[in-house]
Amino acid sequence: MLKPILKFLGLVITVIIVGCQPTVAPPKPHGPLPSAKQLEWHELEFYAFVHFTTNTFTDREWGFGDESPELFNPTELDTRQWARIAKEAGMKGIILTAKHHDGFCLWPSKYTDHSVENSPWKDGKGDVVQELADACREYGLKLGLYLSPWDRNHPEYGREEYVIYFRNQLKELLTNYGDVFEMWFDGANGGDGYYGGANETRKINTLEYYDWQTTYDSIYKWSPKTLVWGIGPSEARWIGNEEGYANSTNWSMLKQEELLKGNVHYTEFMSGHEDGERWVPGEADVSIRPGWFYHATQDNHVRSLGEVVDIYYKSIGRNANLLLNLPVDRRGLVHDNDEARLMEMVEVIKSDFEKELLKDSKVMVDNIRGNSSIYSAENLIDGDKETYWTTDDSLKTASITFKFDEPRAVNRVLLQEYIKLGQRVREFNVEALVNGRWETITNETTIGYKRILRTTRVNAIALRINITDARACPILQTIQAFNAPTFVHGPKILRDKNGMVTIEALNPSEQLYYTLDGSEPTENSIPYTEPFPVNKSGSIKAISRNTKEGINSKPVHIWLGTSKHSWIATTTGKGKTTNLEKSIDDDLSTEIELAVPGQLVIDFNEVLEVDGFTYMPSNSGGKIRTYQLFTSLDGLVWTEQMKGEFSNIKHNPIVQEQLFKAATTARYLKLVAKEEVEGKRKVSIAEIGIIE
Ligand code: FUL
Repeated sequence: MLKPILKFLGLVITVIIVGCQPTVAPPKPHGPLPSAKQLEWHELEFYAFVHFTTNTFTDREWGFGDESPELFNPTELDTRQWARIAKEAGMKGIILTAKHHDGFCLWPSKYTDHSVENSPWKDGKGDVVQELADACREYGLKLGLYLSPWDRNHPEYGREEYVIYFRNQLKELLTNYGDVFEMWFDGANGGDGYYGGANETRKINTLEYYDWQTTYDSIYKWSPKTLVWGIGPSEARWIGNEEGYANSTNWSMLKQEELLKGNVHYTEFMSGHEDGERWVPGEADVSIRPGWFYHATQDNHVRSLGEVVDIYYKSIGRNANLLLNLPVDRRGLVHDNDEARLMEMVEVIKSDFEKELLKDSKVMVDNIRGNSSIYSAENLIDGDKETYWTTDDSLKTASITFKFDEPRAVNRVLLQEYIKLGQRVREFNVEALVNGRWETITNETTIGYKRILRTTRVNAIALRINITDARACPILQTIQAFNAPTFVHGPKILRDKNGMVTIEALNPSEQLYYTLDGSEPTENSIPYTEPFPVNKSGSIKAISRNTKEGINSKPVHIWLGTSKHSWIATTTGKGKTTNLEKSIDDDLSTEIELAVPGQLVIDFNEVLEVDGFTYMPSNSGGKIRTYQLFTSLDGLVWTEQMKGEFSNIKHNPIVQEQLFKAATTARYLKLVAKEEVEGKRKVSIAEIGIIE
């Protein structure tokens, strides 16, 4: 009886004390702040990109601008399928390439004939943008649009008339299809193109040509709710790579004034600027397969589960939104392999965050602002995004301790700052109390809207977050912890020039198993112990197994083409080029350099049936922009199979897979590197291969 009475009295006293407390003013905002629109945008976190245009039908990444609208003819286009997949994956919207660099419009723009209106699809009566807007509405998703400023089709590109055309198109897109949550302006601008038949190079100054301020003013007039991403004085920034990751230090601020004067290099986008004068948060864009557009040759190159899970943690887990591209195929549908991988990823993420552990803990802090319950530590675990814990203004450090009743296994910590008042935390660490001793489990830098830490699993009776440096008193909205199931990454399968196959586990303590007959590997398949030879073409499937916990990775499947063991590479080009076999050693970590213009000749030492070729540049070396490719049966008479450009190779240096118009028999292949992407004198070749 005594207990309830005491409890009641305690409550009364607390109410009186709190009631009598002078209201403690919240901290003053510090530095640049997000607008209401940006705050809403942060909360979207995850949405889909859809790349779709005539490129889908020409198998290219960048169209030249001379593609006929006749090419655009999806057989089963269904935007509801795209929306269903995005919704099931927990995404909040879809951004569609309404017009890519080739200038073809997926809506019947009244300012050009170069659109769906002149395609066979739906007899020219279709409108992909409208169909997607409808599907998004039906599935409760937001619609975003990509309108490429660069237009390789338009005759006036580079002149004032085109800027008027561009703005007219923007108006069409922003006023005819309902709300557009994000307008995407790609940074690739100016270069060679069709330009109405001129077939020339038109360079422009991106910062001046479009008169961005006027363009942005118009956008906000037509559609104030739209957030503009990309070039110009945008409200969100590119993350600086097309691999979908932010740096672990990631400020939402940017020195945009300097950027607009051309003084900021895009690699700085990965971290933003602590001293940036404007809130311009990062959005990480990446495709689920190597290319942005659909290519059937990439059906088996969808990013591995380990990769996409990593992308999630390195974008959303590092204070950036994630824009994941699901290219639509020639049917007009997201391919099964991409859907399956996305759903596997979502399953992993869901199970990682299934049970939150801190909400039942006892939370203690070394300081509460003005000792006021408004800013109490419980706000960190109350699930309410409007409440926060903060300290007195004089403090830039603080400790928060969560105590459990009994030890808990923990390997994920999620933190959120209350960004309405600015991004503040510069440095923090996490400690765990294990067997009576505090262990530091991670040292970190920024938090921002959201930060998720993957740590080794600890069995802790308490966790302590120490904020060791901040720009102003720290203000945190949420802290959570989880015990994610052990994730076993699939192994790496490699074959060297001599046909020896090596299978590598990411974690050396894991066991490896494989099959060569196409069947699904299990722990009963062939155990891998040492490299083995595979000289013919064929399929290898392998798994890693964490034997301690009895967990297998998803199988990794690779298709190996003809082994290159008897291939020979030579060059007739200028410049000293040694170790040419490094271009055909099936090892992407080795490379050769070739003077530009220059050529590499490969002798297969046998006549092969060849469907196409592949070129992989190195990450850091020069990259071939324009090329010619010849084949020959005798090394004397050469037939030109292809010529063109490796589009977007600068920012997305992936393997370039080029299919010939028709399969051919050849013993020799000659790649002529005509130009380097930035005009350098040398190009790198990490690997040349053939498609059979
Ligand atoms: C790049 C473009 O050039 C690519 O084609 C793609 O659209 C990607 C998202 O942005 O800069």
